[in-house]
Amino acid sequence: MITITSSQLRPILLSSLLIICLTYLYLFPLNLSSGTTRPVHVDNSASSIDQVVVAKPHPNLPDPSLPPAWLNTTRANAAFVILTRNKELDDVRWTMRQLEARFNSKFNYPYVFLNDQPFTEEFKELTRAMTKAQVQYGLIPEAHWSYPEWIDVDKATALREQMGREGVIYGDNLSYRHMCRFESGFFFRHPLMMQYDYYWRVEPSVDFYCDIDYDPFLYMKDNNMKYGWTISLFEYWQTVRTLWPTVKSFMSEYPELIPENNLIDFVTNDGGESYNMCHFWSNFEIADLNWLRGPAYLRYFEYLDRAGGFFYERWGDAPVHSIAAAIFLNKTEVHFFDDIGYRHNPFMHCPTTRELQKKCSCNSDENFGKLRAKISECVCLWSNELICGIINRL
Ligand SMILES: Nc1nc2c(ncn2[C@@H]2O[C@H](COP(=O)(O)OP(=O)(O)OP(=O)(O)O)[C@@H](O)[C@H]2O)c(=O)[nH]1
Ligand SMILES: *[C@@H]1O[C@H](CO)[C@@H](O)[C@H](O)[C@H]1NC(C)=O
Ligand SMILES: *[C@@H]1O[C@H](CO)[C@@H](O)[C@H](O)[C@H]1NC(C)=O
Ligand SMILES: *[C@@H]1O[C@H](CO)[C@@H](O)[C@H](O)[C@H]1NC(C)=O
Ligand SMILES: [Mg+2]
Repeated sequence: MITITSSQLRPILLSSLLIICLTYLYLFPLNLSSGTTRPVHVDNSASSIDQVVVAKPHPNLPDPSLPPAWLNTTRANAAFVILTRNKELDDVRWTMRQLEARFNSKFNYPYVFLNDQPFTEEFKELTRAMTKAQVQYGLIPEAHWSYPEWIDVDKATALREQMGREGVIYGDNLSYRHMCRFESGFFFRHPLMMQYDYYWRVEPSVDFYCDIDYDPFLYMKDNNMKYGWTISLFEYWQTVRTLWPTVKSFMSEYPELIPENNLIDFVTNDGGESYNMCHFWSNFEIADLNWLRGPAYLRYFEYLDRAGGFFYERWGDAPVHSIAAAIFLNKTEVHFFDDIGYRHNPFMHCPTTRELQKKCSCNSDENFGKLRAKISECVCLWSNELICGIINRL
């Protein structure tokens, strides 16, 4: 007969407890990263004792027992907007093919093409053939694609040539500057865009890798969001030397336009002293046109335009939109579309959670955010908090 003394009892009890725990974990694994559990939203407004935990499913992982979202005939008042040239026809068709396959053959949102030159019949016929949705073609008014009268053209030319000699990318390129100014201040008030409330900006030759089985426009609308993005990175500082000083004087002249709890820490690491070069990459955007057409943004654009940096420097629409989102909007109004696998050469955003990956054909090891985080580059991730700026600062 085996007798167990009281000193032997303790290790036996501990081992039994360990075995029970391991069995439990084996049967019910803690699924921390993603797997089958859905992201959980903790409502912090409730007291810590009766904290309400509401499971909030990811919009692109809808309950499979419900009918698919596109069968609901409610649509947002929205359109794709593509600024492009006739010679980019093949690249446009390449991108439309993916957009239609992944999303729009189900949802049928219209397209608006804009150009500073008239579109050719060939361009129209061959883009129209890519979709069942309505397609419109617009010419950009001269005033939206030329020097405003307060610009000193000789000074602009000299500074542009100098930037070219310094080797700045697109440094000596005038059409690029018209493009950046147009995307900063005019596309949203083109006559063809006036009828819409939301836009999705698309560029020729970008890729879309994932099935989008819900309506991102309605998602923005239903959640009162105003700006959505997929990739964020650093701007070349040579192109925006005086942008932040200009924004600072704008903010001090119009304090009433700047809300308290804004996202300014996305674009500054020193409480507003300087710009950290972070921006949302604006070749992809899903955003609210009425926000851009509203008084705050228009005042802001006008102020920047008067300062001349679109021509004397090379201010990009990406930092211009991003700084606007940061100073005018709060965290709940800016959305990271982590589920939209997207590539604009040379960077890609690819979803990294397993369930989202199943809808995609990209390699999530090449996800931009993941690669950048490793080398402490500028990256913005959206987890519980907006983690932004320079990763090693945090
Ligand atoms: N109509 C028209 N569209 C332009 C012009 N320049 C650029 N675009 C469009 O504006 C968008 C941005 O131009 P891109 O040349 O792609 O500039 P980028 O994305 O900063 O740089 P890349 O790395 O070259 O793609 C694209 O949709 C272009 O098709 C132009 O002179 N006329
Ligand atoms: C259809 O979508 C709209 C907008 O999101 C929503 O308000 C409505 O409840 C949906 N209808 C059905 C039947 O689910
Ligand atoms: C100027 O920029 C445009 C993009 O806006 C680009 O397509 C074109 O090749 C550039 N031109 C030069 C001379 O670099
Ligand atoms: C963000 O701004 C919106 C619109 O002004 C407001 O309704 C909302 O309460 C704000 N949210 C936070 C967390 O400040
Ligand atoms: Mg591009």
